[in-house]
Amino acid sequence: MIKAVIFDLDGVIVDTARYHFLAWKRLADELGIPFTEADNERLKGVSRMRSMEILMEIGGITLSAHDKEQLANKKNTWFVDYVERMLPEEIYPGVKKLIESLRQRGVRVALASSSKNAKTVIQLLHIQQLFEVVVDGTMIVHSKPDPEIFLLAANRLNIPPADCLVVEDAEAGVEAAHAAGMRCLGIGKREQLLKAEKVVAKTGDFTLAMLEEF
Ligand code: B16
Ligand code: MG
Repeated sequence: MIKAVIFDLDGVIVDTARYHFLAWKRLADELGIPFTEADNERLKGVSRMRSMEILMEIGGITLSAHDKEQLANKKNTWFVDYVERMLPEEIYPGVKKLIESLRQRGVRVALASSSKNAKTVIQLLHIQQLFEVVVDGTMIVHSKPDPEIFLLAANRLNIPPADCLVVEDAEAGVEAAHAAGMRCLGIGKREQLLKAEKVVAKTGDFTLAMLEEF
């Protein structure tokens, strides 16, 4: 029985995954690194510094710790710029209704994002009150695919991991859910989320009836 649903943020609640891509692409262009949307799949769900390292791997370059930090900060400034122009209407269709109906049914709901900007994003969207628990990149040491963020969410909800369902758009997030002993609903394309128990194209396609399938 699923007693709690833990939602990822970027790419699940709102398309901030697009803004992460645009900001990394801008940095890649500046560094002369070819960087495609397919490459970007590797960056989804992982921390900012890990993303920077993956970008360096793709470009075959090495940088000092100082330069790495500066460039990752630059990417973040661009990301925050895009995000600050976001409107509350950008929340994915059906998401608010879905969360409200889960809660009406007595299912507990949390948000677990690797992003250090998660609080800003949910404030801009005016959706803080939708979640009983919010955990983000500022509260953890190890980012997805490590299970830390999901275990923290379950702990704050006081629900055993085995009774939690994670909703994720990133491969690293699916791995983190499984490492936490949780089941996972993937959002997006099956070929990018091979390990998820079930995949739907959009978060709004997730129905309460599907809870029985987990
Ligand atoms: P920041 P999520 C993740 O958020 C993003 O998917 C990932 O692309 C990003 O690198 C990470 O947050 C860190 O974000 O640079 O804002 O701290 O998908 O776990 O909600
Ligand atoms: Mg995500």
